[in-house]
Amino acid sequence: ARRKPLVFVTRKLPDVVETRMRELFDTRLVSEDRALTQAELVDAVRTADVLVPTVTDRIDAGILSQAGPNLKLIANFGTGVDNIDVETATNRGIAVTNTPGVLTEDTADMTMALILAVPRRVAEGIKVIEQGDWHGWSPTWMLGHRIWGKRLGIIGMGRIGQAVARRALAFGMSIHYHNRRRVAAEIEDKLEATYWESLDQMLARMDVVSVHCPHTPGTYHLLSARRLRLMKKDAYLVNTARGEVVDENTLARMLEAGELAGAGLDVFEHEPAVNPKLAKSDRVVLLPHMGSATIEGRIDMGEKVIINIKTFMDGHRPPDRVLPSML
Ligand code: 8YV
Repeated sequence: ARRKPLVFVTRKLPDVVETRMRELFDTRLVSEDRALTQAELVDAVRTADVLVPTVTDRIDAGILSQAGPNLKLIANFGTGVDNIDVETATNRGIAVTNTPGVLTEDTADMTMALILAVPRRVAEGIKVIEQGDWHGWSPTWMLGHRIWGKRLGIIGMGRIGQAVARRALAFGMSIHYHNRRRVAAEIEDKLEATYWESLDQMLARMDVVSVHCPHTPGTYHLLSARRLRLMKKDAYLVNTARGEVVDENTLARMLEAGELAGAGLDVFEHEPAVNPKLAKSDRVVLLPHMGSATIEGRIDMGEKVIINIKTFMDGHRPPDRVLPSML
């Protein structure tokens, strides 16, 4: 009989996922919930047939150059693959897969939570109660801004962008988007979405801007200082995609200076570090990368990883193969 593939999982996954993996593969699991050290990661790629990394593992050219001859698949536990040098892996004959689709709705929900929480000052309200600062209702106190009737600009109209558009439409926002390619007319019609070929022009007219594109070399600081300054002074920025897409330092300075109304951020440029200017701002709602953090989502992600490994090991094309040309 063929030997079972040696699968190295870098982080603790939900028990049901780990159990299933153990049944199917010669699975090496970690006992402590922390990111692997560089040395541990090198050890893993030297011996494993399959590596299952997460967002906290940088699988760069340096690590890949130390991969053993058995390493044939990197089955990322996550949709974003910016933690992996896909081109180098592919050139070395190592396939890469991800987990798209199963975290779309959860991430869109969290995005909506931020789109609601920031203009309606939810975090400030919570703080008032917690600190015992509520001394009575007033008609002019704690006023936020309505999102109904406002313009939402979505950057990146993929699965998550569209799921956010569906929700925001139901909340009475008008949907605008910028994407490398215009989406199909049926989708635009259903979402009542307006396409902006020019990101610059869209940014200047939106009340809320939400980021849903992947982080690639092409989208690094897509929201550069110049572009952030195109936004209206009373606009809000939401990011549940990747911190690197936004020039975080400029964003923090603009919020401090009142050049932007607020921001809802689930992702940061240097996670888990949070820019101190952002951390102390009361114009923001900040979350620790929780967009896809549901128990159901994590189990679904695990199942996707398992299907990708199984299909690949059976000699077929895994359903979620990522190629450099797709980035
Ligand atoms: C996870 C994510 O938190 O899938 C992604 O791209 O950002 C999240 O689902 C994490 O990346 C899993 O590795």
